[in-house]
Amino acid sequence: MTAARALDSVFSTVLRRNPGESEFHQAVKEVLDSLELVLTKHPEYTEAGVVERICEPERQIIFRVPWVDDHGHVQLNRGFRVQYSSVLGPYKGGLRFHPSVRLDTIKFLGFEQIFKNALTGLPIGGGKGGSDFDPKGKSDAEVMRFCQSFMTELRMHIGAETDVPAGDIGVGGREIGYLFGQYKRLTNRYESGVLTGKAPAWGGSLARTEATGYGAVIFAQRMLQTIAESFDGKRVVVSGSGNVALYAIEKVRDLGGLVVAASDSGGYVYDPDGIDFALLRQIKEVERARISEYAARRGGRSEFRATGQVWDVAREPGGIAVALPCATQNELTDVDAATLVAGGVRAVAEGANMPCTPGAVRLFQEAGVLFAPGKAANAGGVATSALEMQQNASRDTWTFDHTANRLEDIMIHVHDACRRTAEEYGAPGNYVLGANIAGFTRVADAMLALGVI
Ligand code: NDP
Ligand code: 2IT
Repeated sequence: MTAARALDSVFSTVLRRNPGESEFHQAVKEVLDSLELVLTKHPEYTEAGVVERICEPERQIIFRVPWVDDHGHVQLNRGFRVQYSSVLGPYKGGLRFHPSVRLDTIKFLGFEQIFKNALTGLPIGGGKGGSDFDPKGKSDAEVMRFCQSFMTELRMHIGAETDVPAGDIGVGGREIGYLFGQYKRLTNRYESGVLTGKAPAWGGSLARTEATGYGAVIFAQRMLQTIAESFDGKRVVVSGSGNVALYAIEKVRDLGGLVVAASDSGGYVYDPDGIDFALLRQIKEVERARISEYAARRGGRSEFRATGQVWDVAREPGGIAVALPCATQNELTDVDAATLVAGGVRAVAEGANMPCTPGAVRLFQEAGVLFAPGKAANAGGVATSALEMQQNASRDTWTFDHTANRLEDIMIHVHDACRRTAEEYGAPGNYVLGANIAGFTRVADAMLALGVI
């Protein structure tokens, strides 16, 4: 069978086995589309059924999460953990709490996570979990009761050597604290390495909070260097204003760039004088308020816009040189990509997972825009989680600078591996191809070595 036919056959099976899961199909298709040359060069992968096996999660767990709200009413949510691949290490990946979460969402994220984690070069497998619980508008006590109920079930499936969850949308330091507390209570073990994203005061790693955003900007900077450019003086647009977006904004500022816009699900702010990082962080991370508050307090030339897309700022005088989508999947469409290209964009790095639609990615690539897929550009978060696991295992704590330097080295390694692999496979500058092939081959070789399991 030719490699192309083998891939078609695997994709048909994925569609048949997972009906209606469009985001999962999208993530799988993007990877399979990169693999034809690899399978032609390595028929042993097809003979061992590697691609078909990699598309099927090792284990999928779905559970009921009942909890009691502040009015004494019983509430019900659904919990998920998809343990996707453990050939390179314990399952590793975040938990997402958002009302839009379905099994489809968790499977697409878990699938991406396998290759992302492989790209870091660290010993971590791939997994993802979450719930359709919405932390927005809930009291701390409600979030705590939900997390305790969620962990009461999840704890049977996780462990420092088995599966190590962390944060994602809607799950930050507060949630990780409540989850860890309940795990500790139920197991009577202070097993620090069972969760990452913990606060540094009780087992967390310095620089983990900043890692995903910083890492995405380090990756983008390395891409810009390949065309002899840098962030210095460039106008940048970031979507979102959560964990990833905030620290991407800080890092761009530190590298001399001007972030002129950021968003949340209620709209976006345009601030031609540059987003005030400390103010935005205070409003979004500390007060958990809406981004409209930012313009109200910042004043000057900043404005809040409740309609349109954050990408529309590419139409403002001066255009946009770099775009960093850091909110959620499929938030940047082909229409938005056309707006950015017309506004002069040179580089796009995905801080979020799969934020650009396939049409948008195609348009960027055809226009010669440097494009970094999420599984490469946002790998700094999970990489620093693996550094947190190392610190926990050795009962050590590293300084911020030591950890941040290791993060930088890892991002440069990921960037260079993607670039080198793309060149090797005859597609110089194609970071999508490079990331998919470099991630896939590391996992595939381990699968061959471990036998049919
Ligand atoms: P947060 O919950 O901290 O922030 C999410 C941000 O995105 C918020 O500004 C939120 O707005 C916005 N957002 C979320 N969902 C939607 C939606 N459906 N429509 C519009 N806006 C939305 O999450 P993170 O910053 O941690 O995650 C952002 C992205 O980065 C996700 O794709 C995640 O998978 C990815 N990622 C995260 C990593 C991490 O370490 N945290 C690591 C690697 C990738 P609002 O507040 O209004 O909901
Ligand atoms: O998408 C991701 O890589 C994350 N949400 C971080 C996962 C982790 O285990 O730190």
